[in-house]
Amino acid sequence: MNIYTIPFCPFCFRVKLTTQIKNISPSEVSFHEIELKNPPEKFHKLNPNKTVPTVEISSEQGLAESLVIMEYLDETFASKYPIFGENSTEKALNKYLIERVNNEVTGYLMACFFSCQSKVKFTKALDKLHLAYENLEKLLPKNLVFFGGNQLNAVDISFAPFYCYFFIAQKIRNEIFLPKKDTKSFKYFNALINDPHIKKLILDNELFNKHIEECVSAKEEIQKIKNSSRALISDLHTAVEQLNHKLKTTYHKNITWYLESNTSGPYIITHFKFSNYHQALNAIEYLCDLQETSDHHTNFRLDNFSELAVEICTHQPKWGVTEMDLAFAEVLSTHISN
Ligand SMILES: N[C@@H](CCC(=O)N[C@@H](CS)C(=O)NCC(=O)O)C(=O)O
Repeated sequence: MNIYTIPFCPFCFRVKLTTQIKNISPSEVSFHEIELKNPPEKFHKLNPNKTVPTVEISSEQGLAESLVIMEYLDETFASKYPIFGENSTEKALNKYLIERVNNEVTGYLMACFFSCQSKVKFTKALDKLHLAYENLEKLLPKNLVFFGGNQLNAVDISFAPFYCYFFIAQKIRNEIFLPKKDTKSFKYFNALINDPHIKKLILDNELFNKHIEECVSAKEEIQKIKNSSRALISDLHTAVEQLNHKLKTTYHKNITWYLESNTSGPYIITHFKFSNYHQALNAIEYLCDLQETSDHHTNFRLDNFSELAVEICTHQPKWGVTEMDLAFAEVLSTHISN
């Protein structure tokens, strides 16, 4: 049996873990890592939705959806350790638990993971993280290591890859907290990261760790704003000209910043124009988020519901325009289109 996957995909890890835990050999099931942007020709036929994992059932027929594939493998290799359970009740209850863990636990963990690049969203996700642990505490069985007892079952397998994402992320972003040490959830998480299959397949993979680190570390452009100098720029005309030139030639953006001043001193200003109110609000949302994430704040004004004026300058210790202001203007301009 051939299964198409990509590296680091949590849904593919579910299927790979299934074959390991059921002890299915590579001669029985072989995995083929593909590039989603440039998949083999027959992949389109097998799965018109072009998602992985996908099983090649025949040259014309594919089977997608990780949970469906896990069940298919469990039944095809029924003589090996049954991950969904021994009878119809166990199987149904485990599928029910997979749904509940997915909705009541995994969602909250992944919200933290995916919002790492936005301070506003990350703060909201962290506020709800305790719900994941409270829910998991209620769902976990008493006095057992895993949902599957002493061995991983389908519930553990479907959750574990997402926990691995979260586990590496919380090692890097220390705002992400774990459950209290004396809880079942804490013990469960420890058991997952120490499981030899999970270690071998996911956590010991240096490339996986590097991938997660890249996902959750502050983006280069945000670092650039934060690390820019706060010293006032003396030749502002040239600096603003250079910024506008870069926006046009490097980023192909039709955005011009102007140098103006008021009684306190100089500032730079541009006007973003939108065709509707919805676009304008999205731009404001991005601007506010960029301010919080980069810890650098600007003035802005929404005129006529379709034009956003943004003024950037530094007030402390002296009024003026700094490298940090220009770096902020550059990032803002590359994300908001006129
Ligand atoms: N519900 C699917 C989700 C699979 C999925 O979203 N896989 C991602 C890779 S992590 C994918 O194929 N993305 C390609 C795309 O959406 O175009 C499952 O459980 O298998």
